[in-house]
Amino acid sequence: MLIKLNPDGIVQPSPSEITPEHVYLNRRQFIARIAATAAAGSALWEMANREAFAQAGTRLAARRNAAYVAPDKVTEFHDATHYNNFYEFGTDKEDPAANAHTLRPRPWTVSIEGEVKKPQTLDIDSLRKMAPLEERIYRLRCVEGWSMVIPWVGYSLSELIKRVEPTSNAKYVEFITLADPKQMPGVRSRILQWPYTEGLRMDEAMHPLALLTVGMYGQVLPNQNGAPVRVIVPWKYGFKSGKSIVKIRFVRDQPRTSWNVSAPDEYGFYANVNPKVDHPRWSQATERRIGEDGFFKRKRETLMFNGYPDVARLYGGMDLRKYY
Ligand SMILES: Nc1nc2c(c(=O)[nH]1)N[C@H]1C(S)=C(S)[C@@H](COP(=O)(O)O)O[C@H]1N2
Ligand SMILES: [Mo]
Repeated sequence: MLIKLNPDGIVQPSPSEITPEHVYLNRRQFIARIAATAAAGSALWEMANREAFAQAGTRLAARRNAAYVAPDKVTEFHDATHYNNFYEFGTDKEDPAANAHTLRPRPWTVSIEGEVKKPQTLDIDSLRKMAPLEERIYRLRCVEGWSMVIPWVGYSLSELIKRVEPTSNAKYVEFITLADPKQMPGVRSRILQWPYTEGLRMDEAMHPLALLTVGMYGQVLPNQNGAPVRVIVPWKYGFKSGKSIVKIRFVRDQPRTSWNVSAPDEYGFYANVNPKVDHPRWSQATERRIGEDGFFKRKRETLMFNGYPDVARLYGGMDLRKYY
C-alpha cells in the first residue's frame, strides 16, 4: 500500500480510500508499516500526528491500548455514524448524519475554567497533542436500550485534568457544549436547555476509563459523533458523553445537567448503567446491539456498569437506586 504524506505531514486519503472501512484497514497497515520501519519510526509518528486540518475522514494515528479493548464485535462504521443522538441536529436517529455537515469543527477552542490553577484556552491541535492518542474499544449504551461498540481515539481525561491543576475546591467537572443556531438547527427548538451540559464528580472524571475523545475508527470524529472533541464515559448511559465540547469548568457544587433539568425523574446526575434500576419508560435489563440484534431477536443482557466493574469502587456505600 502506498502511504502519501504531504509536506505538512497530513495523511492524505486517496480517492480509492473514501469508504470508511478502507480508511480503517489502511490505517492498520499504515501503523504496521511504521512499526516495521524502526529507524524512521519516531519521525513518522510525529508526522502522522501533526495534522494541519481536520476534515471528515482525516486519519488520526493512535496506538491501541490493549488494556481497554472490549471483546465484543465492533459496530460497523456506517451504523455508528447513522444512528445517533445529537439533538442540536434534530431528534431522529438519522438527523445528525443528514444535518451535521453545517458544524464547523475547525477552528475550534476549548476553554478550561473555574477552580484550576492553570485556566487556559486550547485550540483543538494543542488539545490533541496534550497526551499520546490511544485507540480504545468501548461499549456505549444509551438509556433508550440500544448499544454500540466503537474504537474511540483519545486519551484519559485525567491527563488533561492533571495538567490544568484543579484547586482543592474542585469537586465536579462540568462539560459545556456548543450551542450555535447558525451551525445547529436543533437549538432553535426548546426540547432541551442549551447549551447541552453534562457533569462528572471529580473522582469519576479522574478514572482512567473516562476518555477525552477526538476520533473514532482511526479518523477524526465525524460531525454527527461530536466533532471535534467529546467525552466518552463508558460505564454511564450515553447522555453523559457530551459532544462538541467548548468549555470544561471545574466547580465546587454538583452542576445542573441538560437531561436532569428537562426530566429529573428520568435522568439522574450519576446515570450509571445499571440493569437493576429501570428508567420510567424503558427497561435497563437488556439491550439491542445496533447492526447485530434485530427487533425480533432475544435481547442481550445489560451488564452492571456496562461491563466495567472496576468503577464500582467509586460508589461504595451509595444507594444506586437513589443516586441513579
Ligand atoms: N451535545 C450533545 N451531546 C450528546 C447528545 C446530544 O444530544 N447533544 N446526546 C447524548 C446521547 S443521549 C447519546 S446516547 C450519545 C450518542 O453518541 P453517538 O451518537 O456518538 O453514539 O451522545 C450524547 N451526547
Ligand atoms: Mo442516549
